[in-house]
Amino acid sequence: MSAASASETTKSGVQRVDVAVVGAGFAGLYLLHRLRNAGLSAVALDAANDVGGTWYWNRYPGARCDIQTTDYSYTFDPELEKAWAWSEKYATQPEILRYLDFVADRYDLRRDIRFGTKVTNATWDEAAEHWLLTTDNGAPVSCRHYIMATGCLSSPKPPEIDGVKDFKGKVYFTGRWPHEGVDFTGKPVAVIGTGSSGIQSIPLIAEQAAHLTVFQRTPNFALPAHNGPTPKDKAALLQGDRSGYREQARWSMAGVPLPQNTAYSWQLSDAERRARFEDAWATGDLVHMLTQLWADQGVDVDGNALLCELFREKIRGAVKDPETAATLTPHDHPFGSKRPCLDTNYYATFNRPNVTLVNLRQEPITSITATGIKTGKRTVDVDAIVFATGFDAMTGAILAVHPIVGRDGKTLAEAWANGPQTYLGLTVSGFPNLFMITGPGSPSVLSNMAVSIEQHVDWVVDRLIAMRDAGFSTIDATGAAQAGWVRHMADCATLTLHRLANTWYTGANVPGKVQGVMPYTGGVGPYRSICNDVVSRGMLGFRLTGPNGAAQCNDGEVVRLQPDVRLVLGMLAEMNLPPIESLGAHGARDFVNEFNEGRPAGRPVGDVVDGTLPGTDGPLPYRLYRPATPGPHPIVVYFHGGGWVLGDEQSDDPFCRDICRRSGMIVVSVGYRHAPEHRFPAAAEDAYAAARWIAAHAAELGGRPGPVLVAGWSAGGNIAAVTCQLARDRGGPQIDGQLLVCPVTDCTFDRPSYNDNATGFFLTRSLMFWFWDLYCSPADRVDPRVSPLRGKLEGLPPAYVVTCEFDPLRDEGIAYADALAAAGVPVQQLQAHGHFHSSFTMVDVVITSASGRAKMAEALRGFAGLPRQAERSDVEAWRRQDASPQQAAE
Ligand code: NA7
Repeated sequence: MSAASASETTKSGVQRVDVAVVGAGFAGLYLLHRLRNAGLSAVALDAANDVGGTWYWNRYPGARCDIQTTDYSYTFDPELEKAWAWSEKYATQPEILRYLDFVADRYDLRRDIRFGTKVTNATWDEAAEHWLLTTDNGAPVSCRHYIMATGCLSSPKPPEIDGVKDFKGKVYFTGRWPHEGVDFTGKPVAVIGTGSSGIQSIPLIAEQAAHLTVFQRTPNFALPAHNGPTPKDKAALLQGDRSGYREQARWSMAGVPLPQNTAYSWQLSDAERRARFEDAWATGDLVHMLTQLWADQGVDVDGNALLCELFREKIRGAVKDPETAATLTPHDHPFGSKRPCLDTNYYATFNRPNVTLVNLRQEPITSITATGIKTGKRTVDVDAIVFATGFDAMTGAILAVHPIVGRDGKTLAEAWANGPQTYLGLTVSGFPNLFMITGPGSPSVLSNMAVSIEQHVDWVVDRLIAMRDAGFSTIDATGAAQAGWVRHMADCATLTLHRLANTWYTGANVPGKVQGVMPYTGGVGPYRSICNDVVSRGMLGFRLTGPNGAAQCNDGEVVRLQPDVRLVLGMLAEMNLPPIESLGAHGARDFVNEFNEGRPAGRPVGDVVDGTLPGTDGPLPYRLYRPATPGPHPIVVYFHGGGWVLGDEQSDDPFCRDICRRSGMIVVSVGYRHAPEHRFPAAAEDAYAAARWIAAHAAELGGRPGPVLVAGWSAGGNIAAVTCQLARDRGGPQIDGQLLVCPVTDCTFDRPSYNDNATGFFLTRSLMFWFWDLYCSPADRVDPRVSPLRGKLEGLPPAYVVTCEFDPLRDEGIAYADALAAAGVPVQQLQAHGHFHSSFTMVDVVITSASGRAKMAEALRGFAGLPRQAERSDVEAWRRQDASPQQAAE
């Protein structure tokens, strides 16, 4: 430990420190501790009169944490962990405040905190390389670094209801509760708002009040906390291996060590799903309920809807009056997309004779009068109104407190005019030496805050130490790095269902606020690894400067892959697999089979039929997927991937099921012959023969007679393209459209994508060379039956060509699409950014590819002359399946 340099006061009365921190809650306290140990002088400024942050202000009845307290604790000092024991599974606000008090005392932190002090202005001084802060209480502060430890839910939202100031009774805000407490005994009381604060306080207020009227705008999902002592299994886990437990939390998705769920909803029976739900209900743990039921619950509207319905049953079971139960039952958002709550007796409270629920969706508040609250249908006279109406979350505390003026006089409010833009949720380009702890763009509120706060504080303080050691005095994110992060955030947002709900996560709870998913949705562990990557790649995306012109800038975007592609590639890299081509054809086939056995099973379709059809040289197996809808359906003849060497009619099973379900068509996946046993042109000729036979037997197969469509992935895309050329030249069958996904189209290997993506993205350049060598002699390679780009392209069926950014085959796919277009063939292209060769066939693994597969299905429907489906956006899908009878009538 090194001694901290002391803060000093200049002659002009300015307090000079290395680092100024705003906030003395969980984040601010740990920051002070770490900064001091790093030998940096620091001051924390807080408007409150003591430590605690959020827990200082939120003193309403029933206020508790809703992450289990053993997880919601500091972990940086094992001695601290030994010195403190929580009394309950979910500690009350007073106990949490006592804990923070204990921490402040233990590390003697108060001497560096200025309480009762708000920052009124913060301006970056470019020449001095300092931030200058003015305050409403005492000396201004000059600091090299300025850190916002302001919390995500600390700026209460104004009531937004006319007439509050006319009300003659008492007004309380849950986020600014009187320290002396409030006695509601014998009084008529109103609570407005049914988020966590409302749901925690309503049962206790109801016990005191003469009558409680709850004004609810949006019903929420609330799970019983089953509070009590720390559960034995959790305590045992922690005691068995405390540091291992903490480390697992740091690398988990939500900051709580729970396993990744691998069972998908459609693999479980109704009884199994119900059993898992009941188990989660009995566990009384939000993170468990949010992550442990089935793998698709948080990423797929169908998987989520199953959970919602089980939840609604519980509400109906708990609330006696059916109308009240219906009003309390959420129908407008997927479970987890809005912050669900933990409760104690919440639903049962509405069975009390002294509690009334008012549905603001049916009778909005028109005004607050001197005596109470008026809606379109009633007047409720009360002595007290409790506003549990929430916060201007994530950005509110940072923006509203004071103007922050960065380089060139630009304020943070201006920089964020279109919503918060950050690099890593930690920094903002143009605001040097400014850091945010758990800012927008970091996992923050979607995680166990204690874990995320420690990670941020450690990352920031470690950077300050490294800068000092290297002689740098400023750090600023580059515009390119920040833009890359904004894009990565958007990519991540498509992974989850948060975008489908109007919530404080998206800014929708504050009138006029720019909307977008503000927290990072890619998970705590992946986020931690990205922050580490930034450092190991030479402070990627940061410009560092120091005295005498010292400068360093390693510009770039830290994540260019889709988030789930990054995870898949990371897992594959960890497996340290030998190159597939080193396994020999048989070994490689075994590997592919084994690999496929471990993937999520494809989703149910109406019917799956296996059969054989005549190829050019003997029977070929096929697998037919029929939609559950009444036929006859158009037919898609599908060719699997595998470099003409690997795979079979079942190897792209999840993808075929997905095409079938989304397009509403029969998919016939053909098992064509493979190299090296059957070299060129066996695969192409089999494919053509299969297409001809299937077209001729469409009715027998239960399909719509007439033209067929063809589709294929990778080498399958190659033979699909070739089949179209052969069908044109050999008098049929008639093919009305071709879907080519990452197709091989040419034998030239010098296009940039072959070099840019030669290794590291699963399909490697050397694997492609091996495939080519096994399938085709060099002399044959220019034949259009294997290099369709070299064939005649006029008169081919319309095409939908999909290419992936990180695929060696990207450029030849684009070249084929461009050449088709030049030859007058109608072509649509999907150039998928951040994806790799297998993205679209790894159904339910690479979730971010789902929208691309929806577009492919739409293209197929267009080729077949089927009416275009109103694009099944997730939002529409959600609304359709989940419309409550009440909403449906609206
Ligand atoms: P929340 O979760 O934002 O809840 C606020 C509640 O107040 C919510 O039900 C709102 O309805 C309702 N609200 C907000 N404004 C109004 C107006 N103008 N009229 C009627 N109702 C309104 O805040 P909490 O303090 O409960 O919890 C914040 C977080 O703290 C929580 O998620 C945990 O992370 C801990 P809406 O849903 O917007 O329709």
